[in-house]
Amino acid sequence: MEEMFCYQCQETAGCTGCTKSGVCGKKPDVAAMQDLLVYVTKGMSAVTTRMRAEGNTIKPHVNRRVSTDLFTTITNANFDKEAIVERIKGTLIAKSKLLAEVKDPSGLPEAALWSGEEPEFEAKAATVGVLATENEDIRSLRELITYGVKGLAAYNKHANALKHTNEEVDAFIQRALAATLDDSLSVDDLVALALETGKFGVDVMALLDAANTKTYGNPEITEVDLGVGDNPGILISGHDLRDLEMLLEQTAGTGVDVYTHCEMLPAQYYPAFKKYPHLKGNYGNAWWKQKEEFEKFNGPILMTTNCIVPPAESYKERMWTTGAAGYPGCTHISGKCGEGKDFSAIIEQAKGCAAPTQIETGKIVGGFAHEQVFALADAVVDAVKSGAIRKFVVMAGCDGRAKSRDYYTQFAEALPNDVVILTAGCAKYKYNKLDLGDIGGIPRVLDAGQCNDSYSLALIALKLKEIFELDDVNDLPLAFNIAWYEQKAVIVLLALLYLGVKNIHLGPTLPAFLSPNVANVLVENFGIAGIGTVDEDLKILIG
Ligand code: FSO
Ligand code: SF4
Repeated sequence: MEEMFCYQCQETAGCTGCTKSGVCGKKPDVAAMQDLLVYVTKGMSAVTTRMRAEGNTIKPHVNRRVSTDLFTTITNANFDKEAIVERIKGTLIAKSKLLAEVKDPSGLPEAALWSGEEPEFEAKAATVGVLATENEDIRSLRELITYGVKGLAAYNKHANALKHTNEEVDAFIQRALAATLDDSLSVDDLVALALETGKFGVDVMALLDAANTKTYGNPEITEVDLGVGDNPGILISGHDLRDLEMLLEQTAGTGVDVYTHCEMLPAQYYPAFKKYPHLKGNYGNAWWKQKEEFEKFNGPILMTTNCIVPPAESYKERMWTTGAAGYPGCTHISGKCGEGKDFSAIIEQAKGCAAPTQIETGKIVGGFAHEQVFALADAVVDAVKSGAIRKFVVMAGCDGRAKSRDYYTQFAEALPNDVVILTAGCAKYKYNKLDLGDIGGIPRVLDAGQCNDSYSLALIALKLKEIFELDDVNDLPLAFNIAWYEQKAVIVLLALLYLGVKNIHLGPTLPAFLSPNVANVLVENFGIAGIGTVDEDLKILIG
């Protein structure tokens, strides 16, 4: 009898599933509560979907609850069982109120009607996990949709925190979740829904892009310092720009500096964050190196989202969480999505800490989101026309601890000098500190930002297609060699498929949740492939 079953991320045990404990550090009791939280959130979504069909409007706090519930269950976002149990209870209460408003509850799935007290949660959780769906193709598609929708929900929550919402996105998230409970849907129905999830992936990334750029301006070319100063610092990680803004406001004039970590690095490309002189630089690398780097940082670390690595005791009391993130024993800063937060306790702790130990020096350059690249369009187009740039390769996505990911460093190093890398997400840390030079002043690594800023890369591709008067984005001198880790990468992938991008190479391994038949659908219709050796892939992708 398996104690848990989770195969939602790339690092799943044996490329099949984590059954005893998660490679990420998730324990069976937490996995069970996450399964139940997904189940009750799907149930509530079936209720709201019925209510919309009956002509009702769903209140914003209900929409926000659905997105936050899902974000809580994303890989390595929240390890705090108590916090997850509280979300289950809150969702059951919210759902029962909604259910009372449904005129015709006939045909609603069991998840929509189920309710229970905390002592019943464990037994219920054991019956509602991934393996509750027996048919492997239906299970595969249900999970593909669920994971894509988790990614959607994460981006939606970030947009919501900046007071940008889109009722169609919320309605879709809930309709798609409800559909994963519907036994009448066929494989074909679910394939169509997976592709529709990609459409809403584009929509939510557009929503978040608008939220970010309207609030903080358009990213611009920026040099970011990798060294450290003499003041104590707070390291902020994750993806939530609003949290960074509040932290910068509250640390101003306190003598405490702020450093970005991992996916927070691209915040430094936005004009609005440049006005804070105490935003010192970026510290460290991709999420999976945090154990040794957080140790050396010496000051508090604020995790605003995933990716959390279970902390060592030596720095656990310096690690804080907020939003959907959580870790038992680490203090959680409260404040609902869009509300103000009080970071004074973190700032007080920082004041008593030593300045960070320097682990790197130098600078890196980023900020190549859509408007900045459009501003350079003439130079880029000239370089393509003259042959100075032969090809672009999109190497967006995630980094991770698997040794096999060294492939991405080697691939970047082996690329001919006339190839430009377009990147977004933490995948960049595999090559953003290599000296790959430039082509006529255009850096050979163009970093658009966070994983959601893959949207910028799509806009850039569509702009090039327009400039070169092509009918098909696949006719551009553009290849895709994407690395994935968790569920936000799933929505980015589905969004690219929706935009018609073909022949994406996805690594370092294909998702365990794709059954052979579902994988075949992706191979046959979209030419999706895994990765091979660097030499083989250079021939295939660059020619
Ligand atoms: Fe990376 Fe983690 Fe941004 Fe993910 S830090 S792996 S795809 O959370 O979301 O790129
Ligand atoms: Fe395993 Fe990934 Fe699930 Fe963690 S999130 S339990 S590593 S499959």
